[in-house]
Amino acid sequence: MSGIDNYSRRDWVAEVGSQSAMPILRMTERLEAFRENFGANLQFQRGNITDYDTVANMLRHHQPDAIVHLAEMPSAPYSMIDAQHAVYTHQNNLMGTLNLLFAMRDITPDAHLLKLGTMGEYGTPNVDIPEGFFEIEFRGRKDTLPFPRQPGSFYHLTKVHDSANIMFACRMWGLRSTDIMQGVVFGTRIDAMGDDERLVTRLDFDQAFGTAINRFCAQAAIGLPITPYGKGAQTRGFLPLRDSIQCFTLALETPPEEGEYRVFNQFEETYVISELAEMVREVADRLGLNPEVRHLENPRKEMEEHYFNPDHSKLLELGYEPTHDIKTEIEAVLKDLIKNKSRIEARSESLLPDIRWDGTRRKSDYR
Ligand code: USQ
Repeated sequence: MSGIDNYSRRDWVAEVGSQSAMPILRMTERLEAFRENFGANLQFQRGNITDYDTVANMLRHHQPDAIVHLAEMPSAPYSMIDAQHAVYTHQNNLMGTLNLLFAMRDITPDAHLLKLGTMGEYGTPNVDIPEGFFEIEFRGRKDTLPFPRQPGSFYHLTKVHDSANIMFACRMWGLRSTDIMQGVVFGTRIDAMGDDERLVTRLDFDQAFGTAINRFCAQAAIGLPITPYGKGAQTRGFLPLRDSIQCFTLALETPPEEGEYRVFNQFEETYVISELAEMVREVADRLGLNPEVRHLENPRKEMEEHYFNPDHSKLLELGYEPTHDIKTEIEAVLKDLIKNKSRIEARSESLLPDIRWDGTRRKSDYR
């Protein structure tokens, strides 16, 4: 087992004026904790997969059966800052994936590529959303085709372009891949971590890298209002971090056939943003925090009230057991964040959004 990372996430988050709420140890200490807990050496190299030779050497050296690709810039707001950030997002995300596809073709053509995509590829169409493909009849003829993608940011667009590239590579070269359309992830813990604090993962709360529930918990933890954007009736698929890892494991245990490109929609349940804000408020109240919920002028251009009904049966058929108890999960996040309150307070400016989809930089007002 081996991993590669270039630590860019730390730089991106610092660039938007923030830091992880959870303190992260140096990689050497985390690898040591991994070895102690799991009895296995995880080999790690610092490297950038936008460099083809780095990717090729890695595959040649390790000859992997499976490759889990999480090495992309994941923030919609970051990609919308200006031309440089949009171009950087596309270069980083598309080049890394293309390098991997070519290196797989030439070095490990039988490996399974597990690629992190996003539910945001589909956007919010006014019809049900299938898992990747749908049957369509047009002018008397039928076919099974990719479901239309209507993403809401240049970041989400990179995932759409990746999907097209991966599907093409599977068709052309017989590669096998699972493209995971993952919903919004929240949470700080997975079961395998046990109580070993050295294994904790980062939790971002800033306007660009913090996702909705994590941000709401960070706001509640330091006594700031919880901020649904606009009407707050936006609906998205959400899943706790622990479910995300469970789903990756299931997908890896049942790889696709040669040449197969399969798509899994991965989320526990769909939730309305303002209902999640209320849930966080309720759990925070129980912990004696008493935060308010205050809607903010929406810095994004998105539908604030819409139909959203995506399928998500393929992972359930493989044995996915969802953590339905979202409030318990929120409580665990709040408790972790209360312990690290001073780290959030030190960067609280980064909570209020000013990256706007129209390109201007202005802090949103409360509504
Ligand atoms: N939102 C608020 N208040 C906030 C933060 C967000 O109302 O303080 C709203 C947004 O306007 C949006 C929704 O919550 O309607 C989700 O926003 P988000 O920032 O939690 O998630 P998003 O930008 O969609 O991106 C995140 C991850 C991304 C992943 C995606 C999955 O950053 O990497 O691909 O979730 S999905 O949303 O299903 O596309």
